[in-house]
Amino acid sequence: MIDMAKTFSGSYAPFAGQVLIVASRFNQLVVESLVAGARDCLIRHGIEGDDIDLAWVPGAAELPLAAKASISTGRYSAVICLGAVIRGSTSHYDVVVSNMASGILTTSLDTGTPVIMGVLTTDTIEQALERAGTKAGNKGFDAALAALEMRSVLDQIVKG
Ligand code: INI
Repeated sequence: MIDMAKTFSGSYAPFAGQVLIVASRFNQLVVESLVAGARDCLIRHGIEGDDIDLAWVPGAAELPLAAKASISTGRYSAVICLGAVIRGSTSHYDVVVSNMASGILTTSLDTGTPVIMGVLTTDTIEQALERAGTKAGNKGFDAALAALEMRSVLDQIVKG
């Protein structure tokens, strides 16, 4: 073990307050599986179903605004953004991905609240399906784990 004055390390323990899943309807078939994976993860780790809200937005580009508006209510301890941007079906893939990713990052930094990017960015629908509960795990589940860990480590750091 490395010797430090203090070490903060997040757990997956349930946190106080509510969590919002913001999901994009574009490629909804895939995104619904991500939502189910995220909810499953939160419930398995002790978050009450009544504390998990869900908001649908049109596409991945709209995720940051919904995340920011939800945090400004003061109700949410963490926000999980879920979506699927698939290169095969869009010519402006790079623009959508870069706006979405920088918007989520900025929202997280501006608000001091964990805003987790659980958005698949793939070349094909097959690759997206593989990461949404088939061959290659479920990115929604992974995003919810990251939300639990970040809320926990931020709470520890703030407490000192
Ligand atoms: N939005 C997605 O979430 N996934 C996509 O694959 C996608 N494609 O293919 O274009 C997509 N576009 C819509 C975009 O997110 C916005 O909703 C739209 O540009 C309106 O602002």
